[in-house]
Amino acid sequence: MSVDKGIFRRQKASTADTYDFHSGRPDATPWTSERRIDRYVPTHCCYCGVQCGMYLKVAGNEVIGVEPREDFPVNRGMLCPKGSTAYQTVTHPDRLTYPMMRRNGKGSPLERVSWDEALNAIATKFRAIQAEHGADAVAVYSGSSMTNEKCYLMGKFARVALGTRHTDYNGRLCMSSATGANEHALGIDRAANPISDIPLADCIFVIGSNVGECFPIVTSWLWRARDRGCKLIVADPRQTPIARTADVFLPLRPGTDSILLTSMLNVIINEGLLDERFIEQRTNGWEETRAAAEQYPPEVAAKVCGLKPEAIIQAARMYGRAHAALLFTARGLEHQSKGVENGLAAANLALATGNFGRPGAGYMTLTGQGNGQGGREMGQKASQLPGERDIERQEDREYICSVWGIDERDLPHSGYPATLMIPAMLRQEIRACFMICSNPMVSLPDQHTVEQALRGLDFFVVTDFFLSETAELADVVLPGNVWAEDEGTVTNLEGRVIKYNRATEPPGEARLDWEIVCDLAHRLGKGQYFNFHSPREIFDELRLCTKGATCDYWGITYEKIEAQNGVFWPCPTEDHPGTPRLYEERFGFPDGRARFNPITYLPPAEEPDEEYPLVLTTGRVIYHYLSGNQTRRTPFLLEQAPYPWIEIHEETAARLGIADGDWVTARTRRGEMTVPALVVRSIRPDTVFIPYHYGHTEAANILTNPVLEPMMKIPEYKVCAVAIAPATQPPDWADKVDPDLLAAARERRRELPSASAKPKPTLS
Ligand SMILES: Nc1nc2c(c(=O)[nH]1)N[C@H]1C(S)=C(S)[C@@H](COP(=O)(O)OP(=O)(O)OC[C@H]3O[C@@H](n4cnc5c(=O)[nH]c(N)nc54)[C@H](O)[C@@H]3O)O[C@H]1N2
Ligand SMILES: Nc1nc2c(c(=O)[nH]1)N[C@H]1C(S)=C(S)[C@@H](COP(=O)(O)OP(=O)(O)OC[C@H]3O[C@@H](n4cnc5c(=O)[nH]c(N)nc54)[C@H](O)[C@@H]3O)O[C@H]1N2
Ligand code: SF4
Ligand SMILES: [Mo]
Repeated sequence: MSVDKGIFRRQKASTADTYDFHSGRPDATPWTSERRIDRYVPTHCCYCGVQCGMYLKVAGNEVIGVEPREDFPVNRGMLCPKGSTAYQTVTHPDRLTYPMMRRNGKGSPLERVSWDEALNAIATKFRAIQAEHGADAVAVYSGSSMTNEKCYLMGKFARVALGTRHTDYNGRLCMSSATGANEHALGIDRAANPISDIPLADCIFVIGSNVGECFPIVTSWLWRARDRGCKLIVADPRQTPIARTADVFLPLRPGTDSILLTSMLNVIINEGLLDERFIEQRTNGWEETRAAAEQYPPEVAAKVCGLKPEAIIQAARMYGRAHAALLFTARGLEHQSKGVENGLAAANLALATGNFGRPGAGYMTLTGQGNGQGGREMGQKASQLPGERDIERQEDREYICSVWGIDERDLPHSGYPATLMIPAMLRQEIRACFMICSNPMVSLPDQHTVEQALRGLDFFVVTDFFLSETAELADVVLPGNVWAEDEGTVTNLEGRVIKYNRATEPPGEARLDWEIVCDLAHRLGKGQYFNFHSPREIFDELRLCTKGATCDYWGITYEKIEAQNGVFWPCPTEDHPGTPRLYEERFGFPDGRARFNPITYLPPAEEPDEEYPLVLTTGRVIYHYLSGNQTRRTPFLLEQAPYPWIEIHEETAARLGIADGDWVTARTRRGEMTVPALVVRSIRPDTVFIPYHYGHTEAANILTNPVLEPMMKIPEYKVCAVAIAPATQPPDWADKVDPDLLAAARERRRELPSASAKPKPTLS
């Protein structure tokens, strides 16, 4: 086991006490202090799944700055704009510092209350609702920006403290298609390769990910591969920053991923580029998949995808001829009602060409949230127990109950996924909700319906550190902690388990999330199951829960994480080094063989028609994170992207009489919103894009289609039919925004390669 002492050397050798990233700012904000740094706390970024290593700079008890860590092998001294400003949320003046409650019921204001009053009220109310309407009338809705310890605790809290079957989390909106595909094709729900495999590939195919804006530090790994001559194929309806540099760019119509991938397989079959030996020795089900792929020659797929057949052939040859190819997918392909099938089609391609289990060869979904990987293993999901165990499997139930010390008959069965909680709330089947680490008033599709559901709850509790759009609707708001105030583990997009370290204390009366939850469990009369005194104790219990499971954390300890700079699961024993690359010998099924899955292309749920003639797709920009509740409070990030916009191709804009910067109203079957136009050449003329990081009347999810993928229940955020027209009046938020700031931000946005790029004419 190699011990990396970098962390400690770096801490001692630092001469950077007076250096500050933001000292160039003219205004002396509390974050640009020249104060002496007392401590450098090694930790990781709280935002995306890359989990870059950083030091928090602490003066006294206050986090006043950040430095990237050179010793963490994933980011090696780099941070993106979100990472380098994340520390500013810690001491932000908007932090919630005391509990609040609507003392006189719905309609009364949120008032400051004591912890005792708030927690006792919650316990009393939950118990009363459960007594009248049954245990399942209370739901838990949690999130994957939390540590493994907290994600684990939420599942246990739901099942043991509340005894409800309804517990789920925001990963449902994020990772669930990928999970479905991974479990069906490969048997393990984790990236096949460590990031360090990227420079070992000679072809990389990115489908449905804006890597440059969403995983900025991964881009540097792509450059390293490119420097060694690696080919790059990108499929995205928008010419994103990495697409601009691709050898083959496939600007496909949204919602057509599976036919594109299956057609590439068709070419690979017909040109003799299969890895027959791999197929024979390591997979099942090839013949059906081959037969299905015969249905989709490039000429057929090209029409559906809105591409040229030659482009599909070129991409297939490039991928098929590579010695080691990596295939990356993300939400572009997964946020669809056919998301699982799309993922299976991607896995088929990688399996047919033998791209697994070797350096630089693999298939991975780019996991989104900071703990998007760990969060989907810890038992906060509707049908899951810790260690990705199945809540309907007797053996799994008995094992977890033996660890928890409860009778198996008292363990609830599976409940509703997050997206089905909304209709259950409307039906008044779910009447109360304990929410932590989610902001569905920005993130769920069809916002008008979501608002109706949440407002209709008898009792709604939200734990957050900033008053989110969702917390605004709560009956009780509990002030929790930010990542820098607690310790605990997180599993990054590679499957590497790392650790956050505590740099400071929560402000005012705010408390640690896990303490709040354990305290509430005590008040619900279940304290004996929640006698935790530290995250370490929670971690030790969750390790035991995962012992022998696919995602085995049993051999991972806080010390080992520190010594090795992270440990990849599975790690079955304390002397096991962890498993960076999966599938070297076996896939995750009992027979060790992967599964092909035949694909029949089906279109998205809503196709353009006369009334709604364009396709709307939604997603991210580099400056904001998810619902924006953190990044919209960060001055630099807000300044760069203060409001949403609609990206429209210049031909489409000209046809509709829309000029750059004009207010445009977008209308779908769910609702309408007005945003300024960003006229570009980098999007398909039949498609428009709106970033989704904003709330209230700025929320793109007013428009999106709540239709779900049938197996995993993820919404189709990436495709719906839309009509756009010049607005008759600006939106209600227009005059809140400084026009100079708007203009400046638009200019900056236009300068980004993705906004100004002209798609390569031969391929569009
Ligand atoms: N800056 C930033 N980074 C983030 C996040 C953030 O909010 N902001 N969030 C993190 C999280 S939780 C996640 S899940 C990831 C998401 O990371 P990504 O999936 O990379 O991001 P998205 O913007 O959701 O979508 C990616 C791309 O899909 C394209 N797309 C749209 N429709 C289709 C389609 O039908 N097919 C294909 N092939 N592509 C399509 C869009 O044009 C977009 O460029 O990012 C993580 N990193
Ligand atoms: N239209 C459209 N909608 C989408 C998407 C899209 O591409 N298009 N993407 C979807 C995806 S991939 C995702 S992941 C979801 C995300 O959707 P959400 O989960 O709703 O978004 P977040 O902003 O992460 O919400 C987390 C909330 O919890 C708080 N929080 C963060 N960390 C902690 C913590 O440790 N403790 C506590 N107590 N609170 C915390 C934050 O302040 C924030 O208010 O959005 C989905 N929605
Ligand atoms: S790439 Fe992701 S983890 Fe790294 S600094 Fe940016 S947001 Fe944070
Ligand atoms: Mo996500």
